[in-house]
Amino acid sequence: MHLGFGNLERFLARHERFIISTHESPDGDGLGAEIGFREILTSLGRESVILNSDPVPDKFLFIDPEHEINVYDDSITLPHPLEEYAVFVLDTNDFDNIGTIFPKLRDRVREVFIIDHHEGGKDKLESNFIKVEASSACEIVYSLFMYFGMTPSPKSARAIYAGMLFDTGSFRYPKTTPETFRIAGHLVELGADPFKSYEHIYENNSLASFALRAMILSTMEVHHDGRLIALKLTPDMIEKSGASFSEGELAINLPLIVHGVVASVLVKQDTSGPVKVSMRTKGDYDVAEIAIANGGGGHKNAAGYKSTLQFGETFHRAIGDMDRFFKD
Ligand SMILES: [Mn+2]
Repeated sequence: MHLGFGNLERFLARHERFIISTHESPDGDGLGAEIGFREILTSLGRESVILNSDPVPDKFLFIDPEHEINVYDDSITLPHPLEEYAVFVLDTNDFDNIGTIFPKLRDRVREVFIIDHHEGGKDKLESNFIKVEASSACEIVYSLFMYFGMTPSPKSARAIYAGMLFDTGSFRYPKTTPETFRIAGHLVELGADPFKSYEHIYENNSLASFALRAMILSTMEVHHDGRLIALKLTPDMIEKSGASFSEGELAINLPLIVHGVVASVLVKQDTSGPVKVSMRTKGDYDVAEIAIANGGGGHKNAAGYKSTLQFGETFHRAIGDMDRFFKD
């Protein structure tokens, strides 16, 4: 049995009231895990409040039908007295990654417990619940339902399923295991709807974002005999289309649907702020290296960085940085 279960039991024995939070710019996994985990705490007779720094993106609103997720701004009062609350941090192993509420909570709450599946929390394994093999934080939350002998409600089944769907890229990323499918199957039995979940998350884009996508695709440059595609997202396109920058950023994944393409680059800039570079690859092409060398970070097949150069120069260099993969 994972040592996280015992760690969690001991943490629950030390505290009575809880704040549940997730990383800034929350995604389906962090949000789904919050809803599911809060149900566990409620079933255990514990008081808890979900408190995030950033709003729930529209496509994930269906995860929270009862509006349990609170978003911090200066108009809402923090749980009182804060000194009586302990914090659960879900889907990140870094407490200070929870965004603008972090400095409000840091020195006042009793203790923090992490439930997460990301790499890089080695020093926290002994006292939290960190399982890097898990497909998602939601998969860990599901295992907690089973541990406590509880059955997820339809609401929690939908939330946990949505998080797993999102974090596995629709059940295809490397951490998708037979266990992931067994859990997903159970969640569907309990009320999760595969078709509707997909529709909410992936078929819910604005018309403006579709126009923006067309603009981005029209910038396409093909390099290295069709193995690399490079795209641009400019502030001008955001203004013309009326879509948001984050909607445009999703275009980085599009080139990889083309047969033979193993790498994509998107050079992008919001209406304010720096020029940024995103890179995606398939197979044994490590773009994390490139990102780190440029002051950024990420994973082997998905990484990025902020540029200090102008847009055109950044685009030129970003393509040049990929040359190392195509020497033959
Ligand atoms: Mn996650």
